[in-house]
Amino acid sequence: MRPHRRGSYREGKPTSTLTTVVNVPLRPTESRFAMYTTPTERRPFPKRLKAALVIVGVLAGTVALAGAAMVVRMNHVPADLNLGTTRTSNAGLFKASYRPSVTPIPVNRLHSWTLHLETPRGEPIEHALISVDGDMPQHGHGLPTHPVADTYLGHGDYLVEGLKYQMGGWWVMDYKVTFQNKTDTVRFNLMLR
Ligand SMILES: [Cu+2]
Repeated sequence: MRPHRRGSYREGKPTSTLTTVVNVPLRPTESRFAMYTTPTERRPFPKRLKAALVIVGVLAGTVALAGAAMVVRMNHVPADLNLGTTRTSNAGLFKASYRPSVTPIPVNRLHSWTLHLETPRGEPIEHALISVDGDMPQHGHGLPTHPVADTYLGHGDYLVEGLKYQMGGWWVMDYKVTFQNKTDTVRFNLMLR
């Protein structure tokens, strides 16, 4: 868009550069539109319309940039992704590890995990309350199922049932664990093929 120069516009007198653009001889492909060009359309753009066009342009640019940023973010897998099956919880209250019932972790197949929880000193965490959530950060969707982890197997082991990943790629599994009146979360990253 051409920047508007102050003082270059005078009411009724076509002095702006836009007039020059309109008066450029039409190329053959444009000639069929020539009949719609009436003298009134050759006047320079009113100031308000110009300002409105500038605002629309800036808004469109902002939207385009935001969209591009979203595409970059959604296609971005962190290079230092920790794919470990043993992780310390976010606040350091416990250590968690898991063992899938099927290896490698399958796509489009219902299976279960055994989740093991222990204190930082290695004592099993018994009868914790656990909620499960799975997500694909790049795609903005979760699991097709609602897995549960409400079966305690003993020795700090819990059965996670109803896990199903509907596609390969980067998944995150979040476990929210409440025990001894404390709550902490742990995240596992999976890269499924
Ligand atoms: Cu996905």
